[in-house]
Amino acid sequence: MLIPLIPSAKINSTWRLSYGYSCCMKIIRFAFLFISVSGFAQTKILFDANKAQMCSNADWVIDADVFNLGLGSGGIMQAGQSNEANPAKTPTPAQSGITQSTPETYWDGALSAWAVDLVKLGYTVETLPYNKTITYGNTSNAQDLSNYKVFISDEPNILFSAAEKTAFMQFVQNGGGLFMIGDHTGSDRNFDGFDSPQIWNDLMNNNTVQVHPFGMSFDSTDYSQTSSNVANLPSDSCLHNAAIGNVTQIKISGGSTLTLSTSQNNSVRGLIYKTGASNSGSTNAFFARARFGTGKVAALTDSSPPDDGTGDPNDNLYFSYTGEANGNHRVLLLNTTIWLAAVETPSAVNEVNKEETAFEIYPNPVHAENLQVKINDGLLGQKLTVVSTEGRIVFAETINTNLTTIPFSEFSTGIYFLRIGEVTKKLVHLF
Ligand SMILES: [Ca+2]
Ligand SMILES: [Ca+2]
Ligand SMILES: [Ca+2]
Ligand SMILES: [Ca+2]
Repeated sequence: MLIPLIPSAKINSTWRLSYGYSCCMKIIRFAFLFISVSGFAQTKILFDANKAQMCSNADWVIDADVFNLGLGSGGIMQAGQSNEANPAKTPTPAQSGITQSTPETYWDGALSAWAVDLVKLGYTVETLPYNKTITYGNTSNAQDLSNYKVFISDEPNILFSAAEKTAFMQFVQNGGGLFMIGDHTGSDRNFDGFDSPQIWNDLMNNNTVQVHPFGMSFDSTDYSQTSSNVANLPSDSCLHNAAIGNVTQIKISGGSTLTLSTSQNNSVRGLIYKTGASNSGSTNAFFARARFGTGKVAALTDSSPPDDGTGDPNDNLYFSYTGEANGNHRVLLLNTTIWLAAVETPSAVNEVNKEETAFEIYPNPVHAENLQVKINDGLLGQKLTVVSTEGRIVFAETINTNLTTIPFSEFSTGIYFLRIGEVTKKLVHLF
């Protein structure tokens, strides 16, 4: 099953309403809060397995129970042809069984670690199987993109159809988050004449909504290196997340680069670059992000960083997710997914209001006592997580009452972050 043209190193990838406000303002603000928070309660993330992401030694899926796909004519995947992963829509065992100590091997896919971490953060994950259809606004399709907040496709190997490209563009334009992961030039795993850099470029260059929408294009390049050439953007959400961590490097194992154009899209920004390149320039980016319409897009030029090293037993996989680049890949992928999934508010005022009214914690600092978390009705049903500065999740629970007690006396002293939905608060634990 090894494909010789792919280098072996590679195959691896809270309420404090002032009485000064009018009643009317309170109602408006409350209504807004309710809308923004309730929309987040069912944040679903869809992982694409529709474009031969399991072909050859790729296994860029979150879970599979059946291994029977193989190459059909024209590079499409067909059941009964071989022993490649054939992921179902819903991963098994059920994600409701995932606790903070669940290992990534709960599911069988090279992207299971990423997916299990997302469930631990409160998201729902699903797969788009090989024989399903990408649509946007088609109510008869149970997996229509409008049901999801983020679509992740790690190294698609089959061109998207014209209708699918329109669907992606409308999805992003209307607030969706698209994570485009590519690979090095010449990585055509299913021998249909197209590799993932070409496939992503085809989406951006040839679609009915807008040509060059994101201000980025994949280059025909192939690099392997560890780079610490990270943009100096202290407030960037993909690089910095108080609960998850800061991105300081990446290991590219057979990956391409991106050329960026702010004249095409003035929101585009490279975040990690090839060693020696300008870390604010328009060339040689390994990772970039942009906004389009009310949505967001991120691009990574190598399929290796999400690889957790376990999945299809017939593949050669490499533990890169936390096994390489000092754990930075996990941080980058989680920060970016959180950013892509975040429901954004139309104004800074609303942003502040949402932070203040989402939930309250007391006392803070907390000593050897229980921490009380008072939660607005709009957050009921969501997951509350407490994360240490090292990224260790020390508490996670779906919250079904307005007051939750956390036994902080059991935890070591230090700084912690409480997250519910998209709001994170900092907490200090002292003796
Ligand atoms: Ca495979
Ligand atoms: Ca399974
Ligand atoms: Ca291909
Ligand atoms: Ca795995």
